Amino acid sequence: MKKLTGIFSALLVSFNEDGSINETGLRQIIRHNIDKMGVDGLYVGGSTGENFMLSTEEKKQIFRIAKDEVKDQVALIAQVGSVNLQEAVELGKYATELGYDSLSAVTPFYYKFNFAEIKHYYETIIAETGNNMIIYSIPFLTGVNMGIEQFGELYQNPKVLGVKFTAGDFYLLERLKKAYPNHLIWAGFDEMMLPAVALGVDGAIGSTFNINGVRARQIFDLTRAGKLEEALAVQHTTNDLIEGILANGLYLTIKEILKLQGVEAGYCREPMTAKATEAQREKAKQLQQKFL
Ligand code: NGF
Repeated sequence: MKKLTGIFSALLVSFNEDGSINETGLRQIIRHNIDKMGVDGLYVGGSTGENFMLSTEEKKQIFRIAKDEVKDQVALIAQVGSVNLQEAVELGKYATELGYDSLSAVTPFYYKFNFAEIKHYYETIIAETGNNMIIYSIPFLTGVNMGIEQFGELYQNPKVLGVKFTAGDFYLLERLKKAYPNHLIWAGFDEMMLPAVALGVDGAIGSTFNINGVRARQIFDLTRAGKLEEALAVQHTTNDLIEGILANGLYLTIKEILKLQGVEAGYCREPMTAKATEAQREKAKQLQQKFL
């Protein structure tokens, strides 16, 4: 298994105007991440990959293309979580056979599952695939808020490596790291990377690393080295960029910026707005010129 710590891009997927996957564009995004951003790995099939709007076959296609393009150059994590447990297992088996270094699964969402049901979900995916598991906790989208004891229960399974923590609850983050120092935490909010690294996270997984991966690594390394003023300066610039991206449409804007850099990043997947307006393209151009 490859090292799973450090800077991981949450991989964007290029779509054609009709919504189908643009394989050439997807491969270019992957190459850009490895060759230009210098990431340690890719998180495939996450929110950034517009995953929850795709069919099972499309998700498999993306896992297959990513593995084929990456080979063994960087680590690969497959997000296989789904509110359909059978689909999660099927995807987990598929990614495991392809050689993904770890699986990750979002907490089951939409229905108000109790903790016993959530635990059963993770135990089932692990038992059926035999692969490692990273819990994907993103309460602001799923509504699932787990506490320290619940993480502890999930961590009793030796295959659970840790959590991708997309939340601003730094008290919980600190408590988790103190209580379970051998379990890994990946920071999920790029705009809050510095405080997360200061509290001891082992890595970060982010959408904006597709274009801002070099600064993300600077924040990570400088904070770990205790150079907080320098790290904060980079975080400020990063957040000026992220603020502009969020105001203009998250994935659409990152894709428009990638296009300006010669990467065929394509369209988004409906029901998200698939195509940038002229005004959004112009804003992306300004962000590119100012920050990248
Ligand atoms: O895009 C989202 C959720 N969050 C990502 C990241 O946590 C998602 C984050 O980078 C991810 O890793 C995945 O693809 O599953 C934000 O986009 C960024 O911090 C800007 O807020 O909406």
